[in-house]
Amino acid sequence: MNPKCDIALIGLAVMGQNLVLNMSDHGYRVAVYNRTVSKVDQFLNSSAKGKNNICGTYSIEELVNSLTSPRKIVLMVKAGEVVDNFINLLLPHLDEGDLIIDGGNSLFSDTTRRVEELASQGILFIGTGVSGGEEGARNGPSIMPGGNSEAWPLVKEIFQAISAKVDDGTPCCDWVGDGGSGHYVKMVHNGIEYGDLQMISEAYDLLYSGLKLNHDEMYTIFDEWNRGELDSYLIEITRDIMGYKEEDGKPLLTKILDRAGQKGSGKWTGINSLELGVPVTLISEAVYARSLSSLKEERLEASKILAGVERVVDGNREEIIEDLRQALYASKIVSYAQGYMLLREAAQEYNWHLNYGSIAQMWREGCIIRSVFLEKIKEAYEANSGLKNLLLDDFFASALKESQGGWRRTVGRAVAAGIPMPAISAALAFYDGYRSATLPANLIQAQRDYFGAHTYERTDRPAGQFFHTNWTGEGGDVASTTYEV
Ligand code: NBP
Repeated sequence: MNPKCDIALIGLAVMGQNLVLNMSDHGYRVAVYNRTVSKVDQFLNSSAKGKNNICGTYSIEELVNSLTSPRKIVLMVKAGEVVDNFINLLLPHLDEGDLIIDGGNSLFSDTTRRVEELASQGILFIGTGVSGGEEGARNGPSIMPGGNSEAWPLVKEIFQAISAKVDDGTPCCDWVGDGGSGHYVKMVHNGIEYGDLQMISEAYDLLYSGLKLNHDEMYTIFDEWNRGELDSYLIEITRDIMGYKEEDGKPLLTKILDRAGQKGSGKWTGINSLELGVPVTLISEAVYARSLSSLKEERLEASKILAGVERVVDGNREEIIEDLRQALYASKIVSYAQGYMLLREAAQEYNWHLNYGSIAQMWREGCIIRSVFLEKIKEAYEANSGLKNLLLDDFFASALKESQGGWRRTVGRAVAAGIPMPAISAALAFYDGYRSATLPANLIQAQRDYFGAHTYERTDRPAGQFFHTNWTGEGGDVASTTYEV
C-alpha cells in the first residue's frame, strides 16, 4: 500500500498543476484530483511524469482517504459557487480538525463566511491569496493566507517552503489574519497591479504618441528605469514587450488591440473603497480606464467627431523623459499609499490585526507587483508600525518633494497634448488634496444646506455643532436629518 499523502490539491488547471509540482519538488507527497477526471491522468502522464510523490485520485472519497490526519486539502478552482460546491462534496468525508484551503481568487467576504460556517462544523478553513501566475506557482509564489488561525501551524512549513523568498531567505508568505483577510490582501495586491499597469501604459503613451519614439528607443528607456527606483517585474516585462518583434521585424505591441480585459479584482477593490469611504482614486481610475478602452467602436466613432489637439509633446527630449520617470515614481508612491490606507481602514472595519511591514514583505518577491520599492514600504512600517499614511514617512515625503516638479510638468504636457493620463493625474490631484489644509468642501456644505437643509459645522465654533441657515429667507428653520443627496 502506498504511504499516505501530506496534502491534497483539487483543480488541475495552470495554477493547480504548478503548485503541485512545486510541492513535489520540496519533498511533499501530494494527492491530486480534478472535476474532469481525465485531466488527472493527463497531468500524471505529462509534467508530473516520473514524480512518484504525486498521486492521482479519481473520486473525492479516494482523495480524502489518501491523506494523513489532520487532512489538508487545497482548492485551486474557479472562484465563486465552485468553491462552495467542492466544500459541500468534501464535508461528508472529513473529520473534525481537517483543513480546507481555498487558493483561488475568492471574494474576501465569501471567505469570511466560509471560515465561520466551517468552524461551526469543526472544520478549519484558510482563504489564501496566491500571486505570481504560472511561473510563480511553479517556482515560488507570494502566498497570503488568512482564516482560522488554528489552521496556520498545519500548513506553515509547506507554504513557506514553496513560496518565493527575499534575498536573505525570508519567505514571501506569512499569516495575514482572521476571516477573509488573506483574500482581502490579495484583492488589494491585484488592485495595485491594475494601477501599476495603467500608469506604465500612460507613460508608454506619452513616449510613443507624444514624443514619437520607436520601440527600440522605448526598450532602452524602460531598461534604464528598471535599474533605479522603478526596478520592478512590471517595468522589466514592459521593456521586454517593447523589444518583442514578430517574424516581419515589426513590434508585436503595435498589432495588439487596445481593449483591456478584466477579471474583477480591481473592480472589487474600487467597490470596497467606496463602501469604506477611502479615496483609492488611482486604482479606481485604472479600472475605469479599462472600461473606457473596451468601448473601441464608440471611441473610433468619437475620434472622427470630437475636436482635440495634435498629440505632440515638444521640448528637450531627455528632460521630458526624466520628468516622466519622476511622474511614474511619484504616482506609484501615491498608489501604494492609497492601497495601504484601504488596508488600514479594512483592519478597523473587519477587526483584523494586519502587519503592514509583513504585507510589503509578502509582495516583495514572487508576485506580479514585486519591486525594490516594496522594501522601502517595509522599512517605513518597521520603523513606525502606527504610521498613519505612507506619504507622511520621511523617505516617501522627500521622494515626493524631489519628484513633484517632473510630475506636474508631465501632467501639464499630457493635458496640453490631449494624451489621457487618468491614473497619473488622479494621483497628483490626490496628493494636492491630501496636503491641503483647506479644501473647497465648505462650499459643498453650504450648497447642501441651501437646497436640503443638511446643516454645516463652522470654523468659528467647536466641531460637532451643526448649524442651518435659511439662505433665501423663504425656507424654514428645520434642518434635515434623514434626507441625503
Ligand atoms: P481556472 O480559474 O480556469 O479554474 C480551473 C479549475 O476549475 C479546473 O480544475 C476546472 O475543472 C475547475 N472548474 C471550473 Br473552471 N468550473 C467548475 C465547476 N463548475 N465545477 C467544478 N470545477 C470547476 O484555473 P486557474 O487559472 O489555474 O486558476 C485557479 C484559481 O486560482 C482561480 O480562482 C484563479 O482566479 C486563481 N488564480 C489564477 C492565477 C492565474 O494566473 N491563472 C493567478 C492567481 C490566482 P475542469 O478541468 O473540470 O474544467
